[in-house]
Amino acid sequence: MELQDRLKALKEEYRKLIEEANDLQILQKLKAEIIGKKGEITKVLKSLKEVPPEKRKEIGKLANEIKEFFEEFIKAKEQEIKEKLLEEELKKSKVDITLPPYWIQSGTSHVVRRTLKEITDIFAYMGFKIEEGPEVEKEEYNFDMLNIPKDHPARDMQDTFFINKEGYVLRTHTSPVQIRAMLKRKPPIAIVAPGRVYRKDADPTHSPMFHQIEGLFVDENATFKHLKGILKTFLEAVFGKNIPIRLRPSYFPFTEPSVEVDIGCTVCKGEGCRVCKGTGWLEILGAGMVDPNVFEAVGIDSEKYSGFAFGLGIERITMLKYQIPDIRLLFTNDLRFNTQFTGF
Ligand code: 2NL
Repeated sequence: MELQDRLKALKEEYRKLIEEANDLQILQKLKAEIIGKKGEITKVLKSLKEVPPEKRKEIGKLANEIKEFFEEFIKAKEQEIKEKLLEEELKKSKVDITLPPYWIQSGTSHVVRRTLKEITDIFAYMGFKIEEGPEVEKEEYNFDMLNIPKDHPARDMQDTFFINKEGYVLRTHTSPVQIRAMLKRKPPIAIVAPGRVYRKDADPTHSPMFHQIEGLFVDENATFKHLKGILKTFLEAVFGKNIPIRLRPSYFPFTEPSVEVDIGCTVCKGEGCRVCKGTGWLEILGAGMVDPNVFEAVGIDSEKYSGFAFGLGIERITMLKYQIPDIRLLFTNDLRFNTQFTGF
């Protein structure tokens, strides 16, 4: 066969083979066979010197054209195969958007913490600074300096959690935080102390751990009128502008005089119901003017300074706000209960 015809036949044969190739290894093999170092076309180009001179140019030209053709053709084919493989890979790993999603349960703050924050924010808005302290507290700060004597029933084993460290208790109120504040700095003082407190108590309205916020204001000429103004502003912010407020005389060891503050029952509007036990009033907080004995204990001159303080239970406010019948619902951590306040 003429060399030219052989070249043309080779071209046709390999064009077909390459056309049909559907994987990269086969393509590489065919490439080597046709234009590789020992490939058919290469062999022809290498043996051109044996071709008669008058035909050399023509054959050389044809062989080079075929070589260039295959270089291009193989490159295109390689691209085509790669694209097809990618396509198949993508098809296999395709995301099925019809699958139902899985729900990531995200956490939220507990309703007690929300109420605590709401109340703290109101006092912060009025200029009170937030003060915190330890839950394991010196008996001295929790009781003695608050004018609660050694024989006071609140100090009984029955009511207080003692720990195996002499002179320390789980704080029964956040008052020791304010004692620490008064020991630390000079008046004027305007602080609120929110946090966990502990008492040996467990029934539908008492939990051994609960939350309190207490407030303390100390300055020259602080009066009972100022206390009333602060409490009125606070109660109206929580329960609305038209909430009825009543003060009753009371007793706390650390305040003199002392009062208990009631609001008109939010459930029956004062008519009398189960929640207010027929009285039309709900007890919300305790307050009073700081007892001079407390000032003396922390080294504040009670002749120069006066002050008022107040305290309230967060769980009680939360239960009234949402009409929760049993305090234990707040600490069972049943999601069917917890999620009712946030929706998730
Ligand atoms: C209540 C009543 C009250 C205070 C807390 C207080 C703190 C200092 C000095 C004087 Cl350092 N008083 N705190 C005063 C009156 C009442 O709490 O029923 N809490 C749930």
